Amino acid sequence: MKTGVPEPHSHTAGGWGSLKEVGSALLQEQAPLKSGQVLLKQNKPQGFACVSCAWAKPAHPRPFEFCESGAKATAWELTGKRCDPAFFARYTVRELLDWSDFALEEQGRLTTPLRWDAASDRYVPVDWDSAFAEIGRELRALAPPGVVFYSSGRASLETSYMYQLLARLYGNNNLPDSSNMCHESTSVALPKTIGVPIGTVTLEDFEQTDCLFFFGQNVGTNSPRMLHQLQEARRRGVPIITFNPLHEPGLMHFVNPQSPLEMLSPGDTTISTQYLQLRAGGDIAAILGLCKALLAADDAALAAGQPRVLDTAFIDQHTHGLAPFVDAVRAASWSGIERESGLTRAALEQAAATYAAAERVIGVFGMGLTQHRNGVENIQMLTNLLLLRGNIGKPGAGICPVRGHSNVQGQRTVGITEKPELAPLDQLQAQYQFEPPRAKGLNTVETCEGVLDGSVRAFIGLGGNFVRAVPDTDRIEAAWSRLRLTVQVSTKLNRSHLVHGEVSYILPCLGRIEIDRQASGEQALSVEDSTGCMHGSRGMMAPASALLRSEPAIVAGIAQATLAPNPLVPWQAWVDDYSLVRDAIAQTYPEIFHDFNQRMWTPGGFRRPVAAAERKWKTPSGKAEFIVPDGLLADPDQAAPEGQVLRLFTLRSDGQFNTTLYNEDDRFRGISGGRRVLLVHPADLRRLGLEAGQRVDAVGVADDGVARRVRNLRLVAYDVPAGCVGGYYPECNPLLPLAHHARESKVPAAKSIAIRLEAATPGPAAGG
Ligand SMILES: Nc1nc2c(c(=O)[nH]1)N[C@H]1C(S)=C(S)[C@@H](COP(=O)(O)OP(=O)(O)OC[C@H]3O[C@@H](n4cnc5c(=O)[nH]c(N)nc54)[C@H](O)[C@@H]3O)O[C@H]1N2
Ligand SMILES: Nc1nc2c(c(=O)[nH]1)N[C@H]1C(S)=C(S)[C@@H](COP(=O)(O)OP(=O)(O)OC[C@H]3O[C@@H](n4cnc5c(=O)[nH]c(N)nc54)[C@H](O)[C@@H]3O)O[C@H]1N2
Ligand SMILES: [Mo]
Repeated sequence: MKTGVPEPHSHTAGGWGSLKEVGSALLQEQAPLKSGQVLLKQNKPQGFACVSCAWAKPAHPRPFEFCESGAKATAWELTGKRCDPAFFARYTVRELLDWSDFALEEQGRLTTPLRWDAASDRYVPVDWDSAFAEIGRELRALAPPGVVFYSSGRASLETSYMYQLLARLYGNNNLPDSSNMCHESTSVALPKTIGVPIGTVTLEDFEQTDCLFFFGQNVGTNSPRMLHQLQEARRRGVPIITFNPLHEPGLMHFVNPQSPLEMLSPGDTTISTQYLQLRAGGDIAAILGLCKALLAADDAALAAGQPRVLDTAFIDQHTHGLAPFVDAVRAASWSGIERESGLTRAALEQAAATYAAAERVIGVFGMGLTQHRNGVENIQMLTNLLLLRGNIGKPGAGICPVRGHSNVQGQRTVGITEKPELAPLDQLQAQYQFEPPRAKGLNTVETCEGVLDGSVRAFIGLGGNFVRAVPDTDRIEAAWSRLRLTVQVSTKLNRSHLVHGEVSYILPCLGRIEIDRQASGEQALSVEDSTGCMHGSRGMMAPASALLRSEPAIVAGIAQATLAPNPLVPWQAWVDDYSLVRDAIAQTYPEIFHDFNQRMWTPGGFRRPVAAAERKWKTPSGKAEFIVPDGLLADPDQAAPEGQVLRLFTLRSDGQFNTTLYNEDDRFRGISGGRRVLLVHPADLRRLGLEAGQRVDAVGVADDGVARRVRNLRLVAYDVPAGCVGGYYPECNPLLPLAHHARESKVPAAKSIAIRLEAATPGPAAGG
């Protein structure tokens, strides 16, 4: 590494460090001894689906089919610690508002339903029946357009189906999802280009691929089980080309902690064969550069009478819109491409040559593409690149969005969506004999707008930590207490419980790893992974408290207390036996879920049909579409970083799962001493007259009359591209303007926030 920047203290993901971390995570949580054994059932046929990420679960799993992140998530859920009524008797809500996110969740699992008591400013225990009764009364008194049913992407297919039905029977499509902050850009981009909202590849494609292009996804931390596929590909000599503003250790090297031989030998696997450290937001320019180099090579081949570089047979038969796209690529200048991407022409030409030499290429991506003003265009550019050589719908090739939450993709599949055109409303109408609402519902950004302008009156949260995860967190928190009703279905205490409405409930639920016993016996649940495969999941551990209810039971409880009875919607029978919910899902979505109960234990999962994977294009033209980008800029409304203005991209560390912090260190990136830091290039520090170690405030520069400031951040000199600054999510979320979101999908543009640095003003300690 250049410029005297500190080296991250480990360049290797996995390895002994991982094993040690798994052990200490279980210890830190004082998890019951059996949790160690339960890990052996993680992501196995007949076992349980990991509660961490959504990566595919193989039909022939390894002895340990879990990773460090997954083991930490398991330990987090199975913790021996309890956040019980005695805890809530000790502290007022006002007092708890000063606690850190880490300290709140560190209290352990919630054990009993709680209602906020205004007189004492405390959460007090309440019985389930009276909780449901009051929530039902409140919901019946409110007008449906003002009530929001949010879900975080963890809840099962069964729960999610019941939840969307609850919202629609109640009278709205207000079903925002964590996906609105995540891969919604994918769900908007891909239908227009290839006619499906999800990725096209499976694990078998990874076995057959001969090249991987990797954009803005931090595999070592966020989907580490995928490292096995990458390592196997590397063993076969498959090149991996990575585009990322940071040299992420997990994308550099990997030691397999499950391979004793490898642990003992110094030879670890190099993951990325070419690493392009592009500027945050430089992806459109970079991919355009790749396409430009490909076109040049194709021109040369044509002139020399050699085989074409473009897959013209595929393009002719399967695509539409090549000509205007080629014009746009030819019109783009190399100087513009170099400036916006931060990469050299030579580096891009080298990557393009690798691409052209491969017959089967997979394009992998994550939040580095989706969380931008041009989030949708970014993904369409990657699709353009793949289409040029027919890399969609053949073995070993395709597009691979790596989803976040373990069932976030599945929630969309069973109807959690604010977009009425994406829900099978006619089918629901016929199946349940009611008039489903047809008006568009609120997504996450629109929910926040409604909270700010007072039109949203009630918020039901099926998991998640909404007020911490959204943009403009300071503004949203300030407006949140004006809500009439807030209900959070949760496993652990978080800030979204403390910033509450006039009537507020915390409803504690079973986690997926816990045994769920109902009238007909022990129940199973199911989830969809990133590759469109559905898996059954069985709880294995005793529940954290006898008072917990399952998520399906809580959704049914709210529904029964709120809605007029409908004999066609048998809430109680569904809770008694979840296989009946699966029958209902199969009836609503026969193409995907026929024989659901029989197929859910298929090793490796059963896959939903993905038309594009068979080169069937469900687009208006019946072909895959090339889409012309709107220019090279990361943000059409915001100049490139210049002068005092820096471009902040927000990050996750290996010590967190979203707003859940397992610890404060970023072990892989070698950053310790707290998360209130900014990673800045040494040249920018010098240029701005600042020094590493110094404290500053980060200040938003959006020109909308709102003051945005995060105080007292410690500067760390780091190998980031000049002009770009790394900072942590959720600590930096007050800097992210609500209106700064992907243009078509409304995913908050958390990877390009314009900020300035100012002298520190008193605020939270830099470590805290
Ligand atoms: N352990 C753990 N696992 C998780 C999560 C977690 O918090 N912890 N969260 C889960 C969830 S909900 C999700 S959505 C996923 C998120 O997983 P990812 O998709 O990996 O998301 P991030 O960690 O936000 O950032 C991804 C990478 O994008 C890079 N990047 C930033 N800006 C740009 C850019 O402009 N261009 C490019 N090419 N790269 C850029 C960053 O350096 C980083 O390496 O992980 C899931 N899994
Ligand atoms: N600046 C910035 N902001 C971001 C992002 C970013 O990269 N940068 N990433 C965005 C992304 S990709 C996402 S997905 C969102 C995440 O937003 P959310 O999904 O809303 O947040 P989480 O932090 O995953 O939610 C954690 C809480 O979920 C609850 N929980 C855990 N397990 C269960 C369970 O089994 N059932 C129930 N009912 N509750 C449970 C616990 O109480 C825990 O406190 O944040 C987004 N916000
Ligand atoms: Mo996510």
